[in-house]
Amino acid sequence: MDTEQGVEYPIQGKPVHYFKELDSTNTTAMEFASRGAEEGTVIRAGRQLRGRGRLGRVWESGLDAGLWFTLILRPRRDSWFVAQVTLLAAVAVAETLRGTCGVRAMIKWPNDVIVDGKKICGILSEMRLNETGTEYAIVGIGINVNLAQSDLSDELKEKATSILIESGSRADSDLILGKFLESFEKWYNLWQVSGFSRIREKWIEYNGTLGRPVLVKDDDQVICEGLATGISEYGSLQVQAKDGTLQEFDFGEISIRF
Ligand code: BT5
Repeated sequence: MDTEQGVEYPIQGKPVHYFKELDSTNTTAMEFASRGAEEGTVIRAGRQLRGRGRLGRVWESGLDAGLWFTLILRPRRDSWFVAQVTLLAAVAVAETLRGTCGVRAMIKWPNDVIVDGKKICGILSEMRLNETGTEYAIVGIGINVNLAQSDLSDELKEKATSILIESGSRADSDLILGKFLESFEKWYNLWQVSGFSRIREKWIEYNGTLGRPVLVKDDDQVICEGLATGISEYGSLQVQAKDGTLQEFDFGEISIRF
C-alpha cells in the first residue's frame, strides 16, 4: 500500500483549522467540504456551543477541556460502505487511547468508545452524496480529555468519563490528535485498498459489546432484546434475540443499551 511518496490516501499533514469556539465542528466541516477542502482537513474547536450527537442529541463540549474535531474525507469506496468509517474511527480512537494514554478503551457498537462502561468518546459521521457516489464524508469525534468529575453535568456524572478521570493525569490533546490521525490513516488506507475485514478483526479485539445483553433501540423504541453475538462482514450487529431468532442491525439510527 505504501508508495514512494508515502501512503496512497494521506490523512496526516493536512491543514488543521482551529477555532476557539464554534457551534459544531461537524457543521463547519460540511461548509469547508462543500467548498472543496481536501481529504484529511481537520476542523477543531476549543469549545462547541451546539455540539451534536445522533438524532439531535446534545454533545456536551462547552469546556476547553476536550478534543472536539471533525475530519473531512473523500472516500473512493461505494457509499454503501461508508458507514464503516464510524467503526474504523472507533478502532483508531481505541488504539490511540490505549497506546498514548494507557486507558483501556473499548468500543461499544456502533459509535461509542467506553471505559468500564462509561463513555469517553462519541463519534458522529455524516456524508453527502452526489450523482457519482460520495462527495464527501465527515467524521466528528469528541474525546473527553481533561474533564474532571466536577465538569460533568448531573446527567453525565454516572455515564461519562475522561482521560483525566481514568488515568489520574492530564493529557496533551495535540498529541492525542496527532496519534489519532496516524492510526486513522493506517486503517483508512487498508480499508480503501482492501476493505473492512482487517478493521473488523481489530474491532473485535477492542470491542466491549459482544457477549453482552443488549436492548436495541430505533428512535428510542426498543425493537429487540437479546445477546450481542457478533459483527457481520459488513459491520452490522448480530443479536441472538430472546425469542431465539438471530437478528442483524445496520448502523442507521440504531443504538444499543447494556
Ligand atoms: C454521539 O452521539 O456520541 C456522537 C458525539 C459526537 C461529538 C463530536 S464532537 C466533534 C463533532 N462536532 C459535533 O457537533 N459532534 C461531533 P450519541 O450516540 O447520540 O450520544 C449522545 C449522548 O452521549 C448524549 O445524549 C449524552 O447521553 C451523552 N453525552 C453527551 N455529551 C457527552 C460527553 N461529553 N461525554 C460523554 N457522553 C456524552
